[in-house]
Order: sequence, then structure tokens, then C-alpha cells
Amino acid sequence: MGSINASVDLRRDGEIAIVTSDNPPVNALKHEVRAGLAEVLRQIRDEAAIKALVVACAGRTFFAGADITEFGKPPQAPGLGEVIVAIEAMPKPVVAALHGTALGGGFELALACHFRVAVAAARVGLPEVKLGLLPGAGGTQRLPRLIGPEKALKMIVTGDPIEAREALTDGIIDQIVEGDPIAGAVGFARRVVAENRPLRRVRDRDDRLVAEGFADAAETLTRRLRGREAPAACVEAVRNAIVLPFDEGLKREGELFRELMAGDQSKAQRHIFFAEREAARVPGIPEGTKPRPIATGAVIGAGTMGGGIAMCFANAGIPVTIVETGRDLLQRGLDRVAANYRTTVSRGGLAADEMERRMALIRGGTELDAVAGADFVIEAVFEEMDLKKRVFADLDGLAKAGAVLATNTSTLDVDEIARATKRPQDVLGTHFFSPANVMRLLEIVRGAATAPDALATAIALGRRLAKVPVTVGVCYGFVGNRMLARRSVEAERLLLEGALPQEVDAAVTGFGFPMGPFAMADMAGLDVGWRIRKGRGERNEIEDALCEAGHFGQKTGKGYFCYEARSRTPLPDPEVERTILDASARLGVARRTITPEEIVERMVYPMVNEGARILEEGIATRPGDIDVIWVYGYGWPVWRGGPMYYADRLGLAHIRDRLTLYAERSGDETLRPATRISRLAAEGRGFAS
Ligand code: T1G
Ligand code: NAD
Repeated sequence: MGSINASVDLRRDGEIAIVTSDNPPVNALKHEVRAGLAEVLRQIRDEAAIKALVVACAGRTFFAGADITEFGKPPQAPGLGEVIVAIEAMPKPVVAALHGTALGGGFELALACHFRVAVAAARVGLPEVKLGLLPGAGGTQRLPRLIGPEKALKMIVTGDPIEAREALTDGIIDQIVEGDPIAGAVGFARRVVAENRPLRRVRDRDDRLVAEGFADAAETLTRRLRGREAPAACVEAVRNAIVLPFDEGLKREGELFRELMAGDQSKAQRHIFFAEREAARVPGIPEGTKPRPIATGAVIGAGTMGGGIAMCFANAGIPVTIVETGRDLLQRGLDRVAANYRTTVSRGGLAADEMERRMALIRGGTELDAVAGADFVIEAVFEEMDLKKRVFADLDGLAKAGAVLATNTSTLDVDEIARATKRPQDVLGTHFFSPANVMRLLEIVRGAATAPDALATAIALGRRLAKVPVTVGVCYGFVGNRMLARRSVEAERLLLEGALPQEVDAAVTGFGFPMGPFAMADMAGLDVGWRIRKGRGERNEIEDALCEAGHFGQKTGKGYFCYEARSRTPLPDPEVERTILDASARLGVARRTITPEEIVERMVYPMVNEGARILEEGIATRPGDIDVIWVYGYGWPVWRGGPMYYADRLGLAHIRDRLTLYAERSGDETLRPATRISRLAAEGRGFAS
């Protein structure tokens, strides 16, 4: 309880006043906090005995931004902009004491202060673009005045925070303080008063406002952000800082902010923000369940996935042992890891000494007992049930008691694998996505016997590895791959009925995916699915014909597309077109023109339908979980909120009717609307309601 209100406290330390916000967990700038700050400014503005004000926060972080839960609700005065203008206009020095993550409106508030000090571990940033917004409280006008438009634009368009040391070098913060940030700030404020330092209002600075390089930086930064509204608005706002007077730039920033806030894209991205956090709440894990301590990890198999998974452990500072069947395969795996790190270093994404430090955390072995001491073991060997069961039976005999035993299988029955051990309670799935050191999604597969604390341990580890963990149940392909299989069936059908791979991929990338289904298949390798189908006596008319002709994808320079030497650019291939036309003729399918709109519907609606079945079966807990899986694991455009959110926007009655049409047209009963869709559509409701 503060002296001003429940969230804000004011105290005086001699001639220095200290206002502290205490609004856990992240000091979001909710109405009460803003009102409290405004009251403090009113009180001390003309209090003669007070020579300076320190603005600080209690708890784990300085203000992490405006309160996102207030978005879309009627605004309550004072607005953040008002508080910020009042701080900057104060006739006595205001010093911000930064710790944790000073983000968004919190960083903008700090930029309005006359001075900023920070502890070394603090980070500052403007992540609004990740919510489909732009900084709406002066950040696009003040930050360029401090660090120049080019650097400011990078921070604003990427939304990525920077460390305190870099902020010091850039002149954003005035000093790094040791220990308690408030004490450090009070000391700094005393010196400012003692030295009668002039107040430095960022809004008055223009010495860094140079246009040179801005246009190129804008083009480079926004090139890969096709379809998104917020990055373009960020560019316009920061450009205004160069060409317009401060108050005009600020006014235009506010207009752009309100437009984006009311737009569909930001609503979709805010949905994903909260869905990602909601996904961490897993039913069936009793409150207070403690994750098991994880000091060391192990990975079995140093192939495509094993190497990437080992890098995740090393990147998180966790020593990891990686085991292969032989020296050569082990060395090949370790060489691939080293090459990956070298590429990151060469791109300036990692310091060379940090690479060495991480590589030193990765130890190799060729005997399974090398993992005996590990707290968390992840198996990533070939996708063969018998092999995996053998590996788990061996692990059962030598892994330490209490170790979590995880499989990275992308499709197989985790319960069957668990039954190969006498400790199924310690077994679960950790389904990483390729490349495992890059993709943020981690599907955690809860087995029938998985113990709550084993599950809690996997979720906690997922977060330590900087992944977005989503817990799912056991079924073929879990959530993501099971829905993807629906899309693949429809993609093949579209080719038979009249489309070409480049047309399908163009419609899907036009929708916002970074890659279409056929370029993706070529990247993964067509032969993987072909071998599985042959093993199961199934046939995919077109893809099998391509594989029989040696079209395995990028690895053979030919798949659904052809690839020039050392290029990954998919090029239309007349030979593939002939193969497709022959298949249509062979199956007696009359080809017709298919519109991009129909292609998108048939790429998305069958997945939504499968998502509904997944919810019916309880394989996924919430529709939001499915959305997070698709955004972080399969490149679903975040500004469309995920397949289930997108379906709710369109209305489930529409989805039902289109699915029914496609089911009747194709005779494919699996396209019939799932019970949940029919029921919700009849009730005029959505998945989220
Ligand atoms: N508003 C409301 N709730 C928030 C929040 C916010 N800004 N930030 C976090 N939370 C909640 C979150 O939902 C979760 O709740 C809990 O706090 C812990 O979060 C004008 C308008 C700060 C780096 O975009 O990036 O300012 O699930 O699990 O991993 O220009 O939270 O426990 O119920 O993420 O330690 C700009 C968003 C806003 C920062 C901490 N700011 N937050 O990460 O914890 S827009 C942001 C984060 C803005 C101005 C505009 C992270 C974090 P619950 P957490 P964490
Ligand atoms: P891969 O063929 O690239 O690597 C598998 C490695 O396991 C090989 O190097 C092999 O030598 C090694 N291995 C086999 N038996 C072993 C044993 N008994 N002990 C130690 N090592 C052994 O395969 P991958 O693509 O890395 O896939 C591994 C697992 O991850 C599979 O279950 C796959 O379904 C799953 N997965 C793959 C992807 C992907 O995109 N490749 C994505 C998610 C999950």
C-alpha cells in the first residue's frame, strides 16, 4: 500500500523525492499508477524543499509498458501521454531508476525524464510492434532525438530490447549504478542538484536528427515484414521526427497509434500475447508443484534435430552430453553445431568467445551410459518405434532416478514408448521444430502416466531454453502435424483439380505464411513421407510419381520445384507440371481454374476443422494453445492470430458451410464440419466463447 494510492508511494529523502510504483508482476502503467504519478507531480512541482524527483518501481522490473489488459476499454484520465508531458515539463530534475525490463510506455516515460540511470542487468526497449502497434507515448519522437533515426528505427521496428551497457554507450542512459537502483538514482539526483546541471529535455534535442541512411534502413528493416501494418506506421512516425516539429510528430504518432489499436492485426497479436501466457497454465498440475532441478541435459542422436536441441541447452548455459552410434556420426553432428555457431558469429549475432563458451558446454559420447548423470534426457533418433523403444528400455536401466526421459518424436505414440520403461511417470514428449535452435515452439506431449512434476519440469525447462511450451495430449502427429496433415491432403487435391505448386504457394504466402506447402515439403525432403507411405501401403498420386523420378526436393535439386545450384529459390518445373497433368488424366479429374481465395480456404478450413476435433478430444486444452502452436511452430502470420482465432473472426457458420461444400464436392467425409463447429455455429458462438 503506497502513500498516494494502492500502487504508488511517495517519500522524501532530504531534498530528493522518490515516487515508487508497486504494481506486480511487471508494473504495467494501469490507470491507478498513472493517477498516482500525476498526483505526485502535482504535489512536488512547487514544493520548494524538494529539488529533484526519482521515479522508480518496486518488484522485478521498472514499468514494462502500458497495461495491455486496458486496451480496447474506455480510456481513463490521466492518459499516459499526459503524465509523460507533465514529467518532462517539471521545473526540477526528474531521474528514472531503471531495473528489469523498461519497455514500451515505461521506457517512453523514462525518455521524458531529464536523466536515466540503470543497473547493469536492466534492458530497455519499445516492443509495441510485437503487439501490432507503435510506441504511442512519444517514443517515436524522443528516441530518434537521443540516438538518431536509424538506430531508433531498428529498436522500434524489431521491438527488441537492448542491454543497459549498450544504452549507456548510445547516450540513452546517463549512468550504470551498482546495487539498489533507487539509492543509485538518489545519489545521481543529489549530484545533479549540487552541480546545478541544466535540465535536458529530450524533446528539445535535434542534433542527432539526420536523414542520411534512414530510407535504406527502413527498406532493410521492413523487407521481410510483408502484410503487417505496424512496421510501416513505425517508419512514418520516426520519419516525422526528422521532418516535423516535435508536437506535430507527436500528434501524428497518436493518430497512427489509435488507428493500429482499433485494427484487426493488433487485436490478433494481443490475442497471441495472452494466449502464449495462458498456454503455460496446464490443467492437472496441482498448484505448488515444484519442477525437478535441471543442472545437466543429454541428447541421444546428433542428427538434424539432436544437434539443434543440444545448442538450446548450451545457449541456456546448461551442460549437455550428445550421444551418437559412432565417432564419425558424432563428429559430423558436432561439426554441424560448430558450423551453425560460426554462421551466427559471422552475422554478428554472437561474440566469438561466447561461441567458445557454449561449445565447451557440449560434450560428445558414443555410449549410452554417457547420459547416466543427466537430469533431463531427450531422445532424437530415427522415427522408428522399435528403435525408440529399445533406446528407452536401455535408458531405463542407466538413467539416474528422477531424470526426465523425453522423446522428440514428431508422430509416434508416446505412451507406447513410455511402456518400454518401468518409469512411465518420468516419460513425456518434447517435440522441437526444425531448426531446433531457432524455432520457438515446443510441443510438450503429456503421456497417460506422466507425473505432474515431470510435466512441470519440462515446461520450466522449455522456458529456460527460450521456447514457448504448449502442452498437448497423445495422438498421431499431436496438434501441429495432425492439422498439417489435413492441409497436405487438400494441397495434393488442389494440384489434381487444376492448381500448380507455384499457385498454391503464392496464395499461401500471400495469406502471410513465410513459405507455401510445396516449398516446405521440398525443404523437409519428399522421400521422408514417401518411405513412410510405402511402409504403410499408402499412395500419394503426384508426390510418389515425383519421388519415383528422383524428385526428393532441395536435397536433389528437384522436388515440386527445381532449384539452381546453391540456391533455395523454388522455380516452377515444366516436368512437374506434366506429372501433375498426367495424374489428373490418369484419375479422370477434369482440371479447372482455382482462385487464390479458394486455395486459402482449402488450406485453412480443414485445419480448423481438425483443430476442433483436437479440442473435442482434449488433445489441446484451449483454442488459444492451437493458435500459439501455429504461430510459433508453423509460420502462421501472427497478425492473423492463429487458425482458431481466424476462424472465429470469419464466423463458424461460414466455416461450417464452406467445409460442407468441400466435403460434398470431394466426397471426403473427413471434411464434414466437426461436431463442435456445427454446435457453436448453430449457437452463434466461437471457439473462444
Ligand atoms: N500489461 C498487462 N499485463 C502484462 C504486461 C503489460 N504490459 N506485461 C506483462 N503482463 C502480464 C502477463 O500477461 C503475465 O500475466 C504477467 O504479467 C507476467 O508476464 C503507449 C501502448 C515484461 C518481458 O509489450 O514482454 O506500452 O499470465 O509471463 O516472462 O507505447 O511480460 O501471469 O496473468 O510475460 O518475466 C508494451 C509486454 C506495452 C511488454 C516479462 N510492453 N510484456 O516477461 O513474464 S504497449 C510490452 C513482456 C505500450 C505505449 C504502448 C513480458 C516481460 P499472467 P510474463 P516474463
Ligand atoms: P536424423 O536422421 O537427422 O538423425 C537421427 C540420428 O539418430 C542419426 O544421426 C542417427 O545416427 C542417430 N541414431 C540412430 N540410432 C541411434 C542410437 N541408438 N543411439 C544414438 N543415436 C542414434 O533425424 P532427425 O530429423 O534429427 O529426427 C530425429 C527425431 O526427431 C525423429 O523422431 C523425428 O521424427 C523427430 N523430428 C524431426 C524433425 C525434422 O524436421 N527433421 C522435426 C521434429 C521432430
